[in-house]
Amino acid sequence: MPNCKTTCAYCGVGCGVTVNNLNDKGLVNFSQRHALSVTGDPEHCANTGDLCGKGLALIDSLSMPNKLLYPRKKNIDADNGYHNISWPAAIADIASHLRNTIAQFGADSVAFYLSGQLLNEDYYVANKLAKGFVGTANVDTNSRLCMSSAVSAHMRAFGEDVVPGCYDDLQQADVVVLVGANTAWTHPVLFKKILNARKLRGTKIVVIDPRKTATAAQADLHLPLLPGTDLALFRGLLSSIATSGMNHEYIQNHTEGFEQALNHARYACASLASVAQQTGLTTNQIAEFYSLYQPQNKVVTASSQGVNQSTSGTNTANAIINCHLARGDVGQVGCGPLSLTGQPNAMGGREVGGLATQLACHLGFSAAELQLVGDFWQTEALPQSKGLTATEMFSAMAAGKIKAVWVMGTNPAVSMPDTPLVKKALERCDYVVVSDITADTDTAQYADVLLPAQGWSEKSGTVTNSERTISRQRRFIVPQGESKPDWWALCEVAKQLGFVEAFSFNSSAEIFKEYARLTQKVQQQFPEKQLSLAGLINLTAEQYDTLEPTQWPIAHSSLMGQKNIRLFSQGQFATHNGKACFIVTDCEQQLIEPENQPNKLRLNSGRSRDQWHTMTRTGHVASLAGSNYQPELILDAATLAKHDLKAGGLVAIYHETLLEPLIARAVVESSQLQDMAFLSMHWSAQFSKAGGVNKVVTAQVDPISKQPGFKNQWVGIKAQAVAEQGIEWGQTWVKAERLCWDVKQHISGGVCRHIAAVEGINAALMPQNNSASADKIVGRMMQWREQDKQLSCLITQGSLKSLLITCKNELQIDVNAVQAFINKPFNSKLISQLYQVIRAGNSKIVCACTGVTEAQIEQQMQADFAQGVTTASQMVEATQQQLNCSAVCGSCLNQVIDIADSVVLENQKSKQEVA
Ligand SMILES: Nc1nc2c(c(=O)[nH]1)N[C@H]1C(S)=C(S)[C@@H](COP(=O)(O)OP(=O)(O)OC[C@H]3O[C@@H](n4cnc5c(=O)[nH]c(N)nc54)[C@H](O)[C@@H]3O)O[C@H]1N2
Ligand SMILES: Nc1nc2c(c(=O)[nH]1)N[C@H]1C(S)=C(S)[C@@H](COP(=O)(O)OP(=O)(O)OC[C@H]3O[C@@H](n4cnc5c(=O)[nH]c(N)nc54)[C@H](O)[C@@H]3O)O[C@H]1N2
Ligand code: SF4
Ligand SMILES: [Mo]
Repeated sequence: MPNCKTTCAYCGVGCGVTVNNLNDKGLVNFSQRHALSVTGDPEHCANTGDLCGKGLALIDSLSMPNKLLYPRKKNIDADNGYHNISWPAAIADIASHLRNTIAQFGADSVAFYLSGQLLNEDYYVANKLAKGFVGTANVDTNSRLCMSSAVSAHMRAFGEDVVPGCYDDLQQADVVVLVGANTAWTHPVLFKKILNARKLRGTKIVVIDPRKTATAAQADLHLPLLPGTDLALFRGLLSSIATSGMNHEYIQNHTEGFEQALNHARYACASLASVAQQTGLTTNQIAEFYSLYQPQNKVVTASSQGVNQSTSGTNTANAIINCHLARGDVGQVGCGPLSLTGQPNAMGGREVGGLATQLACHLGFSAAELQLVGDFWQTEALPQSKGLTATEMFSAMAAGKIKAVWVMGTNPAVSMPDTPLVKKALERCDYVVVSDITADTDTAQYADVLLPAQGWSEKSGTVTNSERTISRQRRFIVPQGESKPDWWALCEVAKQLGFVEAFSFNSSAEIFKEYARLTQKVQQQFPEKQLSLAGLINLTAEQYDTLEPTQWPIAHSSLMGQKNIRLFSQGQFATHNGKACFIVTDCEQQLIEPENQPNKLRLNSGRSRDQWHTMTRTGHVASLAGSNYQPELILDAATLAKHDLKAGGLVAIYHETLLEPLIARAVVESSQLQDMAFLSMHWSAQFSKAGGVNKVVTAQVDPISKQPGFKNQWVGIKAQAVAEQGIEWGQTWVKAERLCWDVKQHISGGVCRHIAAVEGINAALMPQNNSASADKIVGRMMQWREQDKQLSCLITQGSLKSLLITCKNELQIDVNAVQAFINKPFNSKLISQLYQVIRAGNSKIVCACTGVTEAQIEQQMQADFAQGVTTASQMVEATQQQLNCSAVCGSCLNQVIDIADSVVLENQKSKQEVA
């Protein structure tokens, strides 16, 4: 059976995926998707055959509940507020609105907000249209929220936004330091490489994170520093390296600014005690950490959002780079700073010019750079300076200055800080175009025109991963409905605006080659620049189709397929004089700490293992929803007690500027430092009535990169009183208006709702009778109490249509088992089976790859223990063999180890008691 090699749609690791069981054409209809399977591509340099749970569930993710199939236009009279229109009508509508807006208010009144979900070809065309022909620099991307501090740091230190190292360094290092990165969950295939290195060569793993994450739990050294204090830790490290382990010769010949950076670091962090005082770590912990950077050790310092999403993100990233420059190991095997990129194509967006602060192809806005791009594109419309960054763009929109916006492949009404302001901005904006693959996003609700984009499996082009490898995403499903590539929609609008010659592309291959040609021109004029795809400018259509994963720079076509390329290894950088710059990491912004506010705590946010961002692509996959099915506020026991909260109770989280609080369930974990809490970033109004975390996160940004400091927000919390809580299965029966908590979970065979109300849920039941009512609730109601629970059933023609179970506290029920009763004959057998399920309680899914639950693992381990398997590591191994859990992608391994430890402990205790 033919297969298709493509690239995973999720994180920046950029794993190669093989889609199996295709037909001879390598292209099947959507209805045939169930026959497909995915495996890791053993030949892809990023993953050599490995995939994580999200990658393995890619085929399931294609069954979207509300895929956008046709262009839609807002129509207040229509049922869902929209009516379908043709593509020509949509293109004409967009072009005429843009033309009028530009004529009336100028090009700067138009903005584009793009995304790392886009392909290089989409991104290139969007940037060319916005900056090159509309003439607005107000084109930014969600990478502003993600990578811009790393971008700024690379530019300041190296002269260009370049990641010098590659994944192979993680496997060659003696020490891997993960700073603000929960890699076991967010870049699982990389974490597997790191664990493998530990196994093969004893690599030490250090994790720097205020939380004891799944990653930290597996580290050799975990430094739970206070949030936002990484800068102090790495300033101190620079002083330490300067005393024992700096590379004088390298500093002298290949860098500048060392003395100033060191003097400042010494001034700001005079001693270990000073670092300890600032970070909350002990001097022993710090000394142990610093000792790992001795010259004989090969060290990689990898960082992600704990560094970038901070109001001192750029300085922190530079403080890390300073340390590696002092060691002289940038670009050396197994060494150096390694910024981990988030999205599948955040890197590509940075390359083509998706950020408002860059022009194109790593160029800025100097006269020479503008001239080069203007000549290449044959345009005189280029804006003369950089444009508004994401938070600035939405503020300007709220102030009425941006009159038209095209949002493409991102969901700012959820993912931007201060979402109440973002929503106000979208509401105020005269004309909003949203290109997405689904209409079920918080942002799509504001669209005047909604465009159906081709999603992963339908679209075709290239992406660039964290280590600069360009890979193909290939089409293997016939696009559904009238969905079109994003680049196509942009080109059609551009042509309608009169830019026919510049946008007459017939394929993504043509766009790619134009982009490659631009990189070549840039390199010819600015030879110090590293980004070059010159070797790809003459690709034939077939060569583009069969392009192997290739790491840039690609100066010559013979380099196609190259991997493990390190840059700057000769100490020659992309600056005017070839020297790298040490940066004085000053001008930090201190968070304003609220005074005397005992009910305040610091809110941190980030990712769950099995969800992707705003859940549009993973929320509907039952196997992924099980491990994290409700918004949870994770805090430690002392903080819980201090705020008078109950574990398992609902909590209202609020910020002064906000009218409506955010609601989450309190979960106690020792992983948290005191007075801090963590909430996943994934929730939106589509899945949780109370909305997502950015409702209470203000738009404080790093002064250099303008990246929001999402991870460190002061909030207030208090218990949310509710009279009743419950779960509803089957037909929707409970009115949403009466509920303060209404969370949707996709389960096998349907959807259930986790709900709660201040005044009782049963009062919120919709009216029902034996004839069709306005709410279409038809059937006979039966209600009874069973111990502490109230059961309400809606029965239609003898079958159970809807089931509601309520209780005072949180219900613990296996929701999938209950779902099996929906639409089944309602009789005494069903009731007794239902009782059994209720009595059995619930157990969380631990392993998303296999669906194995905590209870199953525990049961297996207890049985193994009885058979003489008595150590935790033996138990884990036995469990992996018997249940296959944690043996597929491995990202739940630490949870399986935790269960083994507790089973061992429990058995030891009971043995002691017997003795
Ligand atoms: N499962 C999953 N994986 C993903 C994604 C996803 O949505 N789901 N998204 C992808 C994207 S776009 C991105 S950007 C990456 C992000 O990948 P990561 O950065 O690894 O993920 P986060 O959970 O955002 O944050 C990482 C850690 O930073 C810690 N942190 C918070 N404040 C501080 C601090 O002051 N100092 C330090 N040292 N640490 C701090 C948090 O506690 C958190 O554990 O993940 C990618 N991979
Ligand atoms: N509080 C807090 N907020 C955060 C973060 C955090 O850690 N904490 N992390 C930030 C980071 S690092 C990131 S990257 C952002 C992510 O935030 P977003 O970019 O808003 O998240 P996504 O859900 O990936 O949004 C992508 C949208 O594009 C759609 N889509 C998917 N494929 C395509 C396509 O091919 N074409 C088109 N046109 N649309 C498509 C999806 O359905 C979805 O609606 O969130 C940021 N926000
Ligand atoms: S690590 Fe997982 S999510 Fe990231 S690219 Fe690989 S398979 Fe996809
Ligand atoms: Mo990201």
